[in-house]
Amino acid sequence: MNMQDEKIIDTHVAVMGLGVSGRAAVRYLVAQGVEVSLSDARSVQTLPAADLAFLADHGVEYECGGHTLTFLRQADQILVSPGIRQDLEILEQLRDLGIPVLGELAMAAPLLHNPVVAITGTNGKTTVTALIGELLQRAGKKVFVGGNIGTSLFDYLNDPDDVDVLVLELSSFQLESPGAFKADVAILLNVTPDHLDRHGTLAGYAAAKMKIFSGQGPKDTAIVNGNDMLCRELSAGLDGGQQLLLFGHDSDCQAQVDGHCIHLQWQGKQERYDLAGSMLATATGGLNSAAAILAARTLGCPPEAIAQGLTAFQVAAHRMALVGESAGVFYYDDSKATNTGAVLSALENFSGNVILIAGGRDKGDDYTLLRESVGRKVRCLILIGEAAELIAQALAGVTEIKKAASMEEAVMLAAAIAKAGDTVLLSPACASFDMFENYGHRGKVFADAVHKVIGQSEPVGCKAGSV
Ligand code: UMA
Repeated sequence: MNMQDEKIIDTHVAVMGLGVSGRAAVRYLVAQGVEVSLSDARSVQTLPAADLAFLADHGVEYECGGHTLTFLRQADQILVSPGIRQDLEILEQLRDLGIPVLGELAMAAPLLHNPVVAITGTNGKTTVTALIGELLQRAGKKVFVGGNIGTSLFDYLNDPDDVDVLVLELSSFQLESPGAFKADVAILLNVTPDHLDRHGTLAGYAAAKMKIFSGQGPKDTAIVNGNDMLCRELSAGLDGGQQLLLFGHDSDCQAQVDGHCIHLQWQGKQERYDLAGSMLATATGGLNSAAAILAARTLGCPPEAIAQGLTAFQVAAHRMALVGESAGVFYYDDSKATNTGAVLSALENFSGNVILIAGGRDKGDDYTLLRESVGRKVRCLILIGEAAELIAQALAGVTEIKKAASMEEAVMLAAAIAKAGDTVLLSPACASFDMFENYGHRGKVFADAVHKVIGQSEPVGCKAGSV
């Protein structure tokens, strides 16, 4: 497969951003013989030496420390990394010059020749993506699992031959400009406020999410959360003639969640999947499993393989992971919860007596959405990071609020307050970048602080929050 032969791209592409996505794109385009240049906002000193060596070895010209029109206008096409805003002034200037500006999905779309399962939603999409990958593999399929989960689509294009199905986690950033992308099976898990600093409004964010269904037709399938009223409402407007399957608690859902069981209506028959004893046996785990089962059955996976995959599935780190226990106090790392929807979902797992550590870099979320749930379940709220004051104002009066200057101080405070039967939960509702490298780093600092405070050198294990 060759992009130039297929006339998908022009002869000179400027890639903006040299992160996970940009790095894979540069390598792919270079391998295809395309002239590539690279522009990154970071200073040259902060770009990895291996990347700089690759650029030099392959004659890739680059500019660092910012994006300039002089440099970028030399290209015939611009490829923008997902984290870069599409409304940057420089991108407007390039469009005005008639130079096409594409995201990675739009550029890669015409080259995706395998069936595609695409997953989006505010929360749970990484888990559902990994779970569908596991179920398909159990059924003997060769699967590429990638996208926002951490492996660029261009990595697939670098080695596409040994793949039967693509399972792609797609963020609202990636979906903003889908181009000719079309998923055979597209899943919308939920929509609650997130990334409003980029999309402006919930409607703008939801509109980006709905592009997961772009280009779908009567042979394709849309899988939608029937519990989420906004998702239901939005999916009622789907006009591609695609099959619509719902998951949730209501009786009209093809995959109906009842406690730890999923009842599936499939081709006139009933199937039952029991999650008891697995890491998916939680409130959110049930919904995630129901969505994954619908996708796996749509792609022809037999029930036995699905049941095995559900039992064996390991939930990834920093999603309601139990990291410590001392004197009847349980410590959970839910650092991946970077928006209010994820925090509400985490609190659903507890009946009360939670000491919640939250805060970080604000993404424009409306923290008042947490008032009711925090009021009912959180005994004390400990705030860290740039958004501490914003959250304190939004949640004033619903519970006791304290502030801490570091994660270590927050954990010490929490441990001092906690009594047997309490839960200390890190579920921040914010991005991590004000104090940490990423959410994984934040979770690790939390776990390290917990182990220090409770005098336990090793984590108690990593398991889902089935409490
Ligand atoms: N950069 C610029 N100009 C800018 C801004 C950034 O040049 O104006 C440069 C940075 O200096 C850096 C590079 O762009 O060198 C980073 O690009 P990026 O932010 O697109 O990040 P990548 O490392 O390429 O990772 C991206 C996704 N990141 C984002 O969408 C922010 C990863 O999702 C994804 O795993 C990866 O592509 C592969 O597809 C991460 C994420 O945080 C996990 N996603 C958000 C989320 O889940 O909430 C959407």
